Amino acid sequence: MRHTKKTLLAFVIVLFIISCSSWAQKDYKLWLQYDKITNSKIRSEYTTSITGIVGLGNSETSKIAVKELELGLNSMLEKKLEVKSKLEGQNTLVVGAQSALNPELQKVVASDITQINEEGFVIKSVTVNNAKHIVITGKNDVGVLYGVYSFLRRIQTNKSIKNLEITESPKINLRILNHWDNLDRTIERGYAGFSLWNWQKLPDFIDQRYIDYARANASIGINGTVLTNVNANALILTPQYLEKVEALANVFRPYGIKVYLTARFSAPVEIGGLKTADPKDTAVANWWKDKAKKIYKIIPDFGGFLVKANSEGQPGPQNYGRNHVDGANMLADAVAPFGGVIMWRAFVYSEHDANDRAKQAYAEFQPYDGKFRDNVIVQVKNGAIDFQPREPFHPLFGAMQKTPIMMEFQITQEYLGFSTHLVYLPQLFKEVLDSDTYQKGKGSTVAKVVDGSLYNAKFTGIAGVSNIGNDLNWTGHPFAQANWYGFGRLAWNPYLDSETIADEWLKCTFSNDENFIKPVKEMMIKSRETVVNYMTPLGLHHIMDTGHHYGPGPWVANLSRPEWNPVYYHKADKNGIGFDRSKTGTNATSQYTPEIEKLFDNVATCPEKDLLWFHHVSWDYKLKNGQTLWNGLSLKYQEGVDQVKEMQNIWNKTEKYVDGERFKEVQMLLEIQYKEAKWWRDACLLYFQQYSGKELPAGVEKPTQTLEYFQSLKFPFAPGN
Ligand code: BDP
Repeated sequence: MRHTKKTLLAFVIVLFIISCSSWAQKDYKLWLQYDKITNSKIRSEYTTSITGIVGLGNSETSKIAVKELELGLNSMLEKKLEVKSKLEGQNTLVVGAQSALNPELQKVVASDITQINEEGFVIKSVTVNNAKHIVITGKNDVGVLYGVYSFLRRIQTNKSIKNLEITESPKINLRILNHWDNLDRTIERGYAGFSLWNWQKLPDFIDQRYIDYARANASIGINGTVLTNVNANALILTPQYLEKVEALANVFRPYGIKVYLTARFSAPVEIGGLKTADPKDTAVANWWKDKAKKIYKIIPDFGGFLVKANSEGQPGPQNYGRNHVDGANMLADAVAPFGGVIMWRAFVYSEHDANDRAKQAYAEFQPYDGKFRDNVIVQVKNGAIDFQPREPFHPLFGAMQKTPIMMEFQITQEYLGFSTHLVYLPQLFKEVLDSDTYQKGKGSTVAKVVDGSLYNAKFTGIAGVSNIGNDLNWTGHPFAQANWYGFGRLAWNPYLDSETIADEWLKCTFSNDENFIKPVKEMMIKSRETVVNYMTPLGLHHIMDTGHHYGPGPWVANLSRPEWNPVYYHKADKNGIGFDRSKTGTNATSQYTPEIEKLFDNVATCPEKDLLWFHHVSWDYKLKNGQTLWNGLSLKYQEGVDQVKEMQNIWNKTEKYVDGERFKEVQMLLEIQYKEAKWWRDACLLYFQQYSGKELPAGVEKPTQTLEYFQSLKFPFAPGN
């Protein structure tokens, strides 16, 4: 009896361990779950159309492509497919670069190949010698790899694979993650654990995670990674660290991913023993040239440098009386012989400039148009302040016709609830990309600036500040994986719509069941407006608590630099609230084209979502829905809270479609989000109420605490700071 009890107990423990580990794997596997296809009709289409794999090509990249197909198909079709290295039989999946295909196949795909670029792919149903096959090809192996992931995604999302005729190319050249990772493995604005890069164990220890990271990125087309924080440490450029960087570059290379580093402008002084870092000093320029040469010797495909200069205390050319062009061009000359690029950030605002912070980057950079070297690209944040839940598009987009401009989005949720709030960011990204700059008349969208089509840019780029850390699930919140995924998909094609991306991601990550997809997709789509509503409705911005930016802090007024204080941004007083950036104020609106300027400048035409960004309006101002501003603002905060409640209701009904672990995780996180949404509503409304002097309108719940209580909250150990 005792014996059976023990056996039973052991059995239960083993079962528990097995199920735990499979759950844990689920979280870790991101959108590459490769779950079994349950729809029998579609499954039989797949099994009849694919009876084997023909892998052509010998590079590491081609081997990865074939291995991925095997892994994905064997798991989704529950069938072991044979892999051959020569075309024979029928209904095979032929995988290889154009040059590796046999002459007949080359002929069949010849015209398709002319339609793609170096990283593009062709997926085509063909008939050769009376046998049907599906060919995945491209000009290069990396294109084939992208094609493989695209094909697998079709299967993951249960799309038909009959009569395929697909040609696709990425629309942007540099599709890059920016890791704000420090050498001690802390991550600036990181909310998913520590840095993946284990500098201490590198170069000899290659963590499996590096490979899994590269694979995940390749699957969505990301082709570059800046390993280090923009607030840079010069040590990364020393031989000791460079050999570690080399090791990572070697891991990433077969996945089509180049490494980049941040260059600390004062490095020649800090690690080079020079007296100056003046970009016009020959010794300094030579030091960088020599450094570049050494880097390229060990990493021949090194991408280049990302630079934050003369911004928030970082050193730069201005320390030596030079300007951004001098600095960027000097570095550009150092990497140019090796094909490297310089991504020079335009995130600047000066403590000595009393001008509206929102105007400074444009004022400083726009006059430099046409003055940068060919291998410099100016990296501009999506909005003129700083990754807020909502910002109008940055006026620099489209304003520099002769200078490549790249987009910088923030995937990590510094100002959007860290990794505890479910916010689907492709909604935000798309709002910016779809904005019309009117720089070349109607239809001159930010996307056209970013993909280079507006001015025929020499090269193009898009960066996302990574939300990845060493948490088991990579991003802290299971739904934050969608933001990494969505960034990659939009970097590949900025014209994709965010709903399609959500649909793909949900199917690849959770389930193809429409009863799950429909409500959850809707929840994702709405989640961005929801966070705006409970944090910064109607154009409010930067009213987060100070330093760590966790939670509300509209009252903060004691920081040394005026533009670091929330009161600078909302300007609430007894007359009203909002930042007057119109002609009667700082005239920031004048940095846009006349069409947009007119729209924003006039309080009557300014979109209400941006109202308080551009205007200071009275508490009694009438909103379009007839409400006074005070009532409307209060109701927006309440709406945000109600929307989180609705998200909870939706999620609570999904239990049968989702594994237990992720179901529970999201449920707990939504509970935190609900609590924090109420915190935002109550703290902001109590604070602003001191100025409006008005009662909360009907429909807004009573605050849960006093203003003093909210003001007393301190978070000395908030992550990411
Ligand atoms: C701000 C962050 C800060 C970054 C800075 C930047 O608060 O940590 O260093 O942007 O982008 O959003 O340089």
